Amino acid sequence: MSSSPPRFFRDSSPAGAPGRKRSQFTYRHLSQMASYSNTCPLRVVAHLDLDAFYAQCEMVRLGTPPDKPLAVQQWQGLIAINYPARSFGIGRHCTVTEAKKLCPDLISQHVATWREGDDKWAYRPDAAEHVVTDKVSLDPYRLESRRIMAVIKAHLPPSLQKVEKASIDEVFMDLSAQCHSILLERYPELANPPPYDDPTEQLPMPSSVSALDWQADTLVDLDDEHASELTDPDWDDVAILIGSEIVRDVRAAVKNELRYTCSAGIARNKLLSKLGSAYKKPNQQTVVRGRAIGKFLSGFKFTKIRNLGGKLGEEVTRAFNTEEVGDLLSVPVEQLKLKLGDDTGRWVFNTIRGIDNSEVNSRTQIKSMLSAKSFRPSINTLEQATKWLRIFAADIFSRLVEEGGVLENKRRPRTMNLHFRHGTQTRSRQGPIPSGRPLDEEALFDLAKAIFGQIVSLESQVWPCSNISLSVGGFEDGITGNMGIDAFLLRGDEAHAMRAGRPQATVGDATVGDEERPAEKRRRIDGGIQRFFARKETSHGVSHGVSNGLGSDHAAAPGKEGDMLGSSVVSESRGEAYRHHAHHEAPITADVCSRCNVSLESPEALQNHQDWHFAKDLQDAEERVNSTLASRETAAAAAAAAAPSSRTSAAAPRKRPGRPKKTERGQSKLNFG
Ligand code: DCP
Ligand code: CA
Repeated sequence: MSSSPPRFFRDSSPAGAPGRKRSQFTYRHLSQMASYSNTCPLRVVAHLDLDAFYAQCEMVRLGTPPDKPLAVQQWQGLIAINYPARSFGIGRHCTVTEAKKLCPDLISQHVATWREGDDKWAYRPDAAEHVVTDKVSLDPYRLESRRIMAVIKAHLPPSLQKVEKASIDEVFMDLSAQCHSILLERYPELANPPPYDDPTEQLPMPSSVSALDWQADTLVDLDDEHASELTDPDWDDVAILIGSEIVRDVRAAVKNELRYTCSAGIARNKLLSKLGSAYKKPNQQTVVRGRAIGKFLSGFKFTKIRNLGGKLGEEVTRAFNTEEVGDLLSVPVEQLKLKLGDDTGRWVFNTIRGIDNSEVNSRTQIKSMLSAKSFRPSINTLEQATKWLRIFAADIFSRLVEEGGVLENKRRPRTMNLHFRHGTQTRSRQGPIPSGRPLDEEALFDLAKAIFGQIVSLESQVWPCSNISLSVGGFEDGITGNMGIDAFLLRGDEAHAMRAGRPQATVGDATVGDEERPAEKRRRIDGGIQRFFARKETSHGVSHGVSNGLGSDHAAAPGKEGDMLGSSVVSESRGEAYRHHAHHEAPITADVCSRCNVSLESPEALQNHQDWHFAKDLQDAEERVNSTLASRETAAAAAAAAAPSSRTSAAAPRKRPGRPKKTERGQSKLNFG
């Protein structure tokens, strides 16, 4: 990236000249950029989202020209549609047959699959007819995702980058420190000490600046009250402009080196940058300046805002009888707290104002991995089940290897969880992964067989079985400060069992130890943000999306899995055809999603779709928890800074954001890592 100053269109008087107003930002704000302060008003955060990601992966792999319509097929459904195909009206709601009617030239590429008995995934021309014996593999997309991530990182200065992989095709970047360094380079006057050595002194206005060159970026309109200031940019505008230059370069690198296009949003936080990246697609970037936030947000339904969709969005809509940000802005915070609880109320209040102090977390890693298959028709023998366990073990092991760490014995999962569905009941059992033996595919397979054997021996009725899922979790060097929400939810019995290394079983939603405990010992998740998890009355009582401390018994959509090294709590998942019992125990009467009314072409597609909702809810809740914790810490830090005695404690170690100070009532915390 060039470090020459941006081109300006009109000179104005130099900083500090008589009559010249000062910046609204201070020297302290400027220095906060260098330390990635989450509350710095000059913060620059970008969100990158690959366009039609799986479709682009296939186009790159097959060398498809960019203007050719292409969709990615999974069985008879479509999971990704490129933009040329979208112009024919093709969407995820279409079946392959419908899509071909709309566009006879559509290239419809089936996803790669694992086949029963094989030990490697492959692209197979006959995959669509093999729903019974094949299992979707998303490995090709994960691989591409990793290559893209590597290019992004390679184009940012190693010591000044903070990159979070948020899903298979999304990345957040906190560009503050890099922007700070470029600012000082371009405007050496900023490196001068503040007048009177007082960091609360306002900065001079940017010199020689009247208008900034945004090139082809989409600029969100300024709020009405600021519209007249268009010719008088302040340092936040300059900082965000530098951010947008960095992002343009990164996008160009991804395009030139790997042939992928992506869209981006550049703003002062994750919330706004994510809205920005979706604002204009494909292959565009949108800048949301500080003074444009109000107007920008007022154009949205709040249910479209990151983490405000799903259950919480529904609850807020019900409580205040509106979906519009504009309507909700007039609701006092006390009202929101009253209806939604203190933390959530405050969080909603901030969110609709574009306030989001959540961290871009480059350290987060996958918390669990899941491989699963639903059987249509059900399977009936131990031999069949064992074949699938081998595939699951191979699948999980290959991802562990790709993820790195496992071969060097550095980073390994501590627990394995196996779910098994018979009729309307889901049985699950988990156990520790012995640490004395190197972790390889065989070890995973052996353990899976052993756990499966326990389930079989304990149950009078096992067959027919309609779903098995295997997951591993509790990664040993996981980030204890940023564990998934699931880790916070581990309740007494489970926590005890985990600490004692005992396998435990889950029947329906009831957690039991070695000896089955009475079914009335149901899991209960108290209040707070957790109550927005999928929850349904089932034949067993109340079941929850989070049913154990591993976060491993839920599924992600075939697409939006939390595969990336991101903050997502969503398990890395072969979500294909897997449903969590929170969804599947209620009878399905039609293949219509009760959440969004989309009709799906088959029960399998409905399962996948519901998995996606579930994973999304889980991810949203995680984000809310993290940002609530971050804002609590910010508030606490502000209070501490205001308290005279705290001035002496400036050297106290900074608490890691995302880390809970205490567990929720009735919960215990797992001591991971
Ligand atoms: N995905 C899926 N099922 C869903 C949603 C997504 O399998 N219900 C997969 C396929 C997508 C990928 O995840 O390619 C990324 O999801 P996005 O929502 O980002 O959608 P796209 O990248 O396909 O399109 P866009 O250009 O709108 O981002
Ligand atoms: Ca995308």
